[in-house]
Amino acid sequence: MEKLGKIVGKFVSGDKIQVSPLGAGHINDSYKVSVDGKEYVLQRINHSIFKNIPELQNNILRVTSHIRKKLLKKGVQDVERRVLNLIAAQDGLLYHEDESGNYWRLMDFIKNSTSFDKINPELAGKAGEAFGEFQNMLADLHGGPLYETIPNFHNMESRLDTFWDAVRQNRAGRFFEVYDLVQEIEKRVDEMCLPEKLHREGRLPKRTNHCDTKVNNLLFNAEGTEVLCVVDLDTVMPGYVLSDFGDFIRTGANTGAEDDTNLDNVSIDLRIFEAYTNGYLTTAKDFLTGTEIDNLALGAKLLTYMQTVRFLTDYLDGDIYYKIKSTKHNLERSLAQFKLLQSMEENYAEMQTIVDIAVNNANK
Ligand code: GN1
Ligand code: MG
Repeated sequence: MEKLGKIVGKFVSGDKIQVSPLGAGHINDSYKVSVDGKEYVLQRINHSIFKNIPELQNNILRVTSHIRKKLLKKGVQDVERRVLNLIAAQDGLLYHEDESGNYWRLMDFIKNSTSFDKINPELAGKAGEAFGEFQNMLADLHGGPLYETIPNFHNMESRLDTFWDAVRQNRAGRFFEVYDLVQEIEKRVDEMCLPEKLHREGRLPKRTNHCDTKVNNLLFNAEGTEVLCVVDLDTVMPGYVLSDFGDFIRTGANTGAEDDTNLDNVSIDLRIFEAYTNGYLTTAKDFLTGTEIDNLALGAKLLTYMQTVRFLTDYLDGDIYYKIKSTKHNLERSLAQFKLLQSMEENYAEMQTIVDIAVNNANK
């Protein structure tokens, strides 16, 4: 791999370049960079997962330019902290390919910000407003649908096809260890594939979605009181709003950690669920259809189920997709997600009532 300083030099020049690791994503590698005092984020884009880097970067450019224009038009203060800003390489491309075939990009660093793996109900309400507003701002994106950076990314049918293949192949010899969990996954197949069916019947639309609305993909101000900016835009592409809603609940409304080994810690926090739902509907209610609203709570279960399946697939395959910290990490993640799913199942009637009440409140 080329020296990091040299890679930074492909984008910006300066005398004093400092680079240090940043963040804890499961996919890309991120670094904080300072060039003569100006700060940036450098990322190595995971090229085995994102196959078409020019299209990926073009998506991000389209999305960020569109949002920036809207913010400027609205007269929003501090626009450079409200939307990511890609820096083109000196050759004009939005990425740099190094001698070893790694792909890199540079963005401005958003100053005085913080992110959370766990938040309180008040912030969850603001997070809901922010993701609703994000979808809302992108509703009139021109130039046609975005490129699908990972085909069938949140398509449960396709995720299950891959999963059953991993079960059959049993590449890492781990199938017997996870047999019970495989059966639990099988029991829920029909329910979890419902959105794909609704889409085929023309009843559930695709919109421009973020597709990775993890709570830590929102930047808050330094005091941790206001949302500044939505980040991690690699997967912004067409999808169902229930996915974006559900992925936030999966990560933001879990009383435990995504990979908690103490399953007693893991459950759905209904106060966060309620606050997020209220916030989201405030900014999203005008463009959502009845079917979309009716399936929001299902989205929370679905994305938790999907993540149970995806982590288990990777465990069966011998850990080839997600970065792991220990041999059983993917299994631990999968079990923790399944526990969260069970907690949502126990509280499902209540979750649906919360959505109904939030719709009424938003319409007042
Ligand atoms: C990955 O990049 P990161 O860590 O925010 C993954 C998401 C998963 C998530 C699970 C491209 O997101 O889809 O939900 O891990 N991104 C990709 O925590 O697969
Ligand atoms: Mg991320």
